[in-house]
Amino acid sequence: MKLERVEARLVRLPLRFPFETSFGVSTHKEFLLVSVSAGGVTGHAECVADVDPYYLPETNLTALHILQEFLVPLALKTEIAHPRDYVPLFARVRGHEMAKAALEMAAYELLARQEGVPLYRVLGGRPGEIASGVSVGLQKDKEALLDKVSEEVAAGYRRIKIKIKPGKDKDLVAAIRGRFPDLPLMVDANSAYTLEHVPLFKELDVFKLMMVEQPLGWNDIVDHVELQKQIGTPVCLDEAIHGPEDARHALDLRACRIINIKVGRVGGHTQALATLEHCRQRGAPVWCGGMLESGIGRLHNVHLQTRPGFVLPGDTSASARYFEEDLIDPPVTVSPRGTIAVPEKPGIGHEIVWSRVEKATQHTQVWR
Ligand code: OSB
Ligand code: MG
Repeated sequence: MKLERVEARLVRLPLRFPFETSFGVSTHKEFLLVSVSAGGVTGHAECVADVDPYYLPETNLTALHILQEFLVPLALKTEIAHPRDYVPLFARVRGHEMAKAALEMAAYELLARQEGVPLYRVLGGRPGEIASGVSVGLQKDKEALLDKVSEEVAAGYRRIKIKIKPGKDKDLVAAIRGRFPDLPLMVDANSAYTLEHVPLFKELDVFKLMMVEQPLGWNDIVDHVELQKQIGTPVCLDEAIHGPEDARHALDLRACRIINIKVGRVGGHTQALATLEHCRQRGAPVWCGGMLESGIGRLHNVHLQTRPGFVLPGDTSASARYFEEDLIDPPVTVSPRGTIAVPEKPGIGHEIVWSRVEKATQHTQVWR
């Protein structure tokens, strides 16, 4: 495979509801849609960087810079046998996993289309369906949160995650537990706490949460070791895991018991699979995170999750939870049993609606 053309579009879609986390509020999903072409076939993926560096350091504009100046020139001049070859090719560029992932994931989708098979086949997955969970943002008050959680439980989702931050944590969890004693429930702090909050996390133990996700520093492993030592609830790392080596370090040091894999955060499908394989060998449960992706990135996540090893429901939910009109047709939907059907058509397996992409495009860049 040798790419002949790479396109990056900055796309902006309104979210149906503002999504609030401990690090901020989003009202729009703005991302780079990356398309790569070879031999008359084109593959697509989205970059999970955001407008701001509040989740992780990369932004849409840093990703565009790294693609334009470093990754795209390398990709355009190098013939590869398989998209996994982009990992060593891009290794000289430190970090910038989201920019690398976008190009590598688009190449995987291109490969699937070239071979006329669904993406899961080139990722070594299986047909069928995947279990679906939801991430519920911070709400106006406890009642609004209870309403939202009840709605998602009624929709059939297999597990509910709520966002927490200091001052909006224990009471919310207690309220949800009061109404749903057996609900598979977890919390995500997005790095809003420090070791001073160990007593609070000890108090959360009584609520039998599945896990607490990334409570401490965004790139920390060491302090999480101290926290995990002192609490019964499993710690799950999100932000701090940038590839298989971080997973190894975190599990060796016992900083966490569960790992959240986001393809974009670990540098692409190849690194996601390597991280998954490492965790599987260690017996550490893994699930697939989300970044409010449009249908294109959402479907990449669906296909990836067909690999054995994703033993817990992830954050991949229905398109309609976020978008009035997704960029794909049909949108991603969830069954009353809380599952998402794995597409069987080539590539991501749902049509991209280019008229909608066109309408949402702010800016386009093409390299040959
Ligand atoms: O921490 O998992 C996170 C969204 C944006 C940035 C970080 C996170 C999230 C989510 C949403 O929790 C998951 C989703 O529904 O895509
Ligand atoms: Mg998270």
